[in-house]
Amino acid sequence: MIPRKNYLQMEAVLKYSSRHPKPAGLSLQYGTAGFRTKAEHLDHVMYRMGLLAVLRSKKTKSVIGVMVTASHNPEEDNGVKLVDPLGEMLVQAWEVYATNLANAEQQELQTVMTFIIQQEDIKMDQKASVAIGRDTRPSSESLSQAVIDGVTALDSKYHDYGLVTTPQLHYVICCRNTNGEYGEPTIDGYYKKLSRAFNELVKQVAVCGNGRLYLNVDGANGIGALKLKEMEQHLNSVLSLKLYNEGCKGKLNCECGADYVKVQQKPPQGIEVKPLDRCCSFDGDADRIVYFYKDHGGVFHLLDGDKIATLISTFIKELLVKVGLSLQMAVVQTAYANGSATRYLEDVMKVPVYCAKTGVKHLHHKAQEFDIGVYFEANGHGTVLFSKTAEDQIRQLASEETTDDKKKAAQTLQNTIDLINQTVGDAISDMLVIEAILSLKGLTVQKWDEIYTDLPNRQLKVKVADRKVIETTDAERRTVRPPGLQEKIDNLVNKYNLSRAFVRPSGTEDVVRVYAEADTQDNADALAHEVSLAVFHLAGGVGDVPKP
Ligand code: G16
Repeated sequence: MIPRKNYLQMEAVLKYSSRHPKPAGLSLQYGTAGFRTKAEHLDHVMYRMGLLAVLRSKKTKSVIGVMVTASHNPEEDNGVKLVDPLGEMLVQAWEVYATNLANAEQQELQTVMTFIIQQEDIKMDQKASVAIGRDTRPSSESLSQAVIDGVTALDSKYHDYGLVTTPQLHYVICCRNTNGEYGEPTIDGYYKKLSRAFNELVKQVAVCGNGRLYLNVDGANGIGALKLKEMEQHLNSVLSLKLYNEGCKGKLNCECGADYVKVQQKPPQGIEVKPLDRCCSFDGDADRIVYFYKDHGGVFHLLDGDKIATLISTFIKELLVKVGLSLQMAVVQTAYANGSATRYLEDVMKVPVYCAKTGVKHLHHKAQEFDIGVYFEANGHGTVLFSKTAEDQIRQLASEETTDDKKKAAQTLQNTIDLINQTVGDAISDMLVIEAILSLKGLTVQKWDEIYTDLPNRQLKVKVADRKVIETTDAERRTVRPPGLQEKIDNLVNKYNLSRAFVRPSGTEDVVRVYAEADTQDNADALAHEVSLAVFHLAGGVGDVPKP
């Protein structure tokens, strides 16, 4: 027998739902990082994700996060990311519920909700709590109101954190669900935790007289710029930040931001780059970062997620040797990782490297298998995970009476752990980690870049009628459908030296992504173009045939 209260709740769900009607026939898929499409198609999705977050909260007896953002996508798009209890992405088993709920016609909503409740054996009288955040897109405020309506329809509590970066919301969720063990569960607590660790780390450098650190930051005209200004007040003036694309005039992610810089392989608009100036770019919700600089000849150099993973893992490995801990460390990458990065890590650094499918959720899970799992996508999305054992051992050593050098190294490791946002990739946290490492090691951006040389590479997008016709395997490095595509790619790759190419349907944009690398830039460009043509012809390309 279904309690009367549940009937009343369902009535409220349907009543509120009619204020957030689903465009008939619209079908969306939970993608690489939640739902993403044009903002005007998302009101009903947001409402329903409010409902789903409540169910997930009741199921896990924890606070669940809903972040309204389309991250690197153009300003007109929007999207939603759901955050699980420890700050991870929504567990994959629930993605199908999210898709079913988003696509249910109004008259099916009750059936879909009831199915989830029964399937997951959710006790509807269990209390629920949802934490909501949003980015700076013009559409985000009303869309987050739709999330609130979903939570309210199920008579549940919410906390609206307003404008926050995605990683800040992940942090707060983790803090709240660990009763503050991970940190103080406020945005101010986030600034305090990170700045304390950063100030401790660079204190040693300042003492050596190396002075201030100067960094140009491209804020992608987004939330990262706003939040970096708040963070800056907590830093002991060691780091001097010059902020560009801070959102006063430019459009979000338009010719700026981490994705633009990585894919276009050029500096963002609106930033003045002097030779050897260290610069970095955030993306639209500040969960990705890439670095770049120009050399004396004006040549642009990109330091992407692969270079960041190498820098951080080298630093940690050296410290582990100093403290004498033998912890198992691994690096997790995706198919986009530059061949030179993988070779350097495996052959020179002797660090095991694993390849996961695109999407933080995949890398994060793989990284959890190790004492220390460093994961970064080449696009600059990544972090480092420390197992409980690793953290305990490091903290123990840092507090012990031991030789000065060993204790100092353990304290450096401990502060590094505190500076890293282990819940998800975080542009602000990663930036501070990188700045601390560069200063501690006395490395210029150019020296960091010279650790290994990237193979020339190119990324392209191809428009097809239905990107789902492409199916991949082997961590997206090979296609199994449509027939003949992989054979064609293999033949093209064989024409070039040191070459590699793959294609995969994007989970955030309506395109097929093409990646190619080869011995020269001309060859990488030619290979990428030829592979795009193969996709266009064999996978139902639409619009103009890709041009070289
Ligand atoms: C999201 C995911 C990333 C992924 C990127 C591109 O980033 O969080 O893991 O690499 O999308 O995914 P796809 O190639 O499937 O479009 P963001 O920063 O946009 O949230």
